[in-house]
Parts: sequence; structure tokens; C-alpha cells
Amino acid sequence: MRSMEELVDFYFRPNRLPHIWCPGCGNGVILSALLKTIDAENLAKDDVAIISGIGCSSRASGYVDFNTANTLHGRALPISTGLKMARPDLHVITLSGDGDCSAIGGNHLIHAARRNIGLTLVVFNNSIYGMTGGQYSPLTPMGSKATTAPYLTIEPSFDILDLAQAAGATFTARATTYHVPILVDLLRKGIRHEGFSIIEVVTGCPTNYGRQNKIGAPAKMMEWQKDHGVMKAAWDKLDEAAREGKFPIGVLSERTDLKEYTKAYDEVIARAQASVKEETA
Ligand SMILES: Cc1ncc(C[n+]2csc(CCOP(=O)(O)OP(=O)(O)O)c2C)c(N)n1
Ligand code: SF4
Ligand SMILES: [Mg+2]
Repeated sequence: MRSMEELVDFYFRPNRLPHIWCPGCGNGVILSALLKTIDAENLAKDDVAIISGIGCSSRASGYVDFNTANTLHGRALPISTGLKMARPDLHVITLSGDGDCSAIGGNHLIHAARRNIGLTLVVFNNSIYGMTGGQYSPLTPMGSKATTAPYLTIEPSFDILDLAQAAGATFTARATTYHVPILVDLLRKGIRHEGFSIIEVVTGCPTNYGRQNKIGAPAKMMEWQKDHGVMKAAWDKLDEAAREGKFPIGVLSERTDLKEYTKAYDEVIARAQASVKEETA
């Protein structure tokens, strides 16, 4: 396994540095966890595609030396789907912000999950539109301050993993930027999973969420993650009152009964070919 310095030397595109991320931003923690996972899984650079939408988090794809595309706001999943259909042999890893994936791209999330297309979606949930200066997203906790809600948000946020699971996602998991070994383990499981996998990473945007909501230094955001993320096994034993304000981390759901989409599509091709053969016989 490569050291952090070796990971940077091996996987980063030096001509794309320096990166744009603010000091204390969680995006680097997530990207380094992903590189550690790819390295530990021994995946060849040419066998990995990293596709992202638009946002601070989505910049991650451009910094690393795989097959990559930094696409359109909200459209990372349709482009990833097209790529996976054309090249089912690739490990397609999709990176998306909370705004990218749950607002403008929310519809695509539902359908990627429903189809069980074999890619791994990593949601960088920093509870805000970071890149555009701090507007609230569907994942911003109710009662937060945002540039679009100077007198606090009044809309309940939703649980993106519950939504994905209800839509048909066959692997859902959550970690935080505090729980890095758990994050690496979940990324590994997600990448190995044959159908659609989604891993939500609770992360911090000190500049546009932390500052407006007076959370303090970036380390305070990590402390909050440590105090509020509860391992699934412990979570299952908590009553409603003890769960208040906290969230489960770990693998939250997994099933293997649904066929992966490109495999099901191969069967469509085989049926069509058999039918043509029959007609021409
Ligand atoms: C079609 C379209 N609408 C709006 C924008 C402006 N825009 C760019 S990034 C962004 C929000 C990013 O928030 P999020 O997805 O949470 O990513 P973060 O920056 O927080 O990582 C928006 C609204 C855009 N680029 N394209
Ligand atoms: S604005 Fe927020 S999300 Fe964007 S780089 Fe800065 S800290 Fe990170
Ligand atoms: Mg965001």
C-alpha cells in the first residue's frame, strides 16, 4: 500500500494543482479515502472512470489521473450511466455534491437506483451549495442559515439514503470525514458491489456552511461528526429519543436479488439477436 505522499505522486495530475479547496474543507479527506481504496483494491488507472457533476466537490475528478469527466451540474449520473452501458468492464465511480445529486440531479438519482446500474455514487454531503456561496440544498438541516435563508431554513431536509433505498438502490452506506477507516471500508464494499451503490459522506464546508452557522473552526465540524455519527449496530439498539439529532453510519442496506442493469441489457441483446435469427431462418 502506498503512503499518502506516494498516493499523491502516483494518482494526482500535477498540472491541475494547486486545487481550489479552502483550508479545512472535507473534500480532500474524501478524495484521499477514495485513492486509498483504489490503491488497496489494486485497480489499474485505465480500469477506473471518475465522473462528477459541478460543485467544489465535483472538482475532485479533474485532479486525479484516471478516465475522468467533470460534467454538468446534476448530470453526473446520466453520463456515468452512458459510460457504464458502453464499457461495463470499467469501475465507474460518480462524485456528486448534495446540491448536485439531491436537487437538480435528484431525478437522475431515483432512476439510476431503480435500474440498479453497476456504479458507485459518492455523495459529498456538506449541507450546502459550497461553490456558489452558501445557498441551502435539500440536505441542509432545517433551521440552518444560508444565503438564500438569512432567517433560517423552514424546509425539512430528507435522508438521501432512504430515498435511494426506496427507489431500488441495492447498497446504501454512510460515513463521515471523521470516520476515515470506516469510509475506506464502505468505499471498498461499494466498489465491489455488483449493482448500484451509494455512499453518503457527511463532510464540512467551513467557509459557506460553518461560518454562516457559527460552528467554529473546521475541527469543530469533525467533532460534531464524531459525536453525531453512530455505528449501525449501536443505532439499531437506540430508542427514538436517543436517536434525536444523530445519524447511523456503516452499511445501511444491501440486497443481491436484483440483476445489475448492464447484465440485464446483455440478455435483451441476446433475445433480439435470437429473434432476428428466427425471422431470417
Ligand atoms: C444548470 C446549472 N445550474 C446552476 C449552476 C450553478 N451551480 C454551480 S455549483 C452549484 C451548487 C453546488 O453545490 P453542491 O452540489 O452541494 O456542491 P459543493 O459545491 O457544495 O461541493 C450550483 C447551483 C450550474 N453550474 N449549472
Ligand atoms: S466553499 Fe466549502 S465546499 Fe467549497 S472548497 Fe470551500 S470549504 Fe470546501
Ligand atoms: Mg454541497
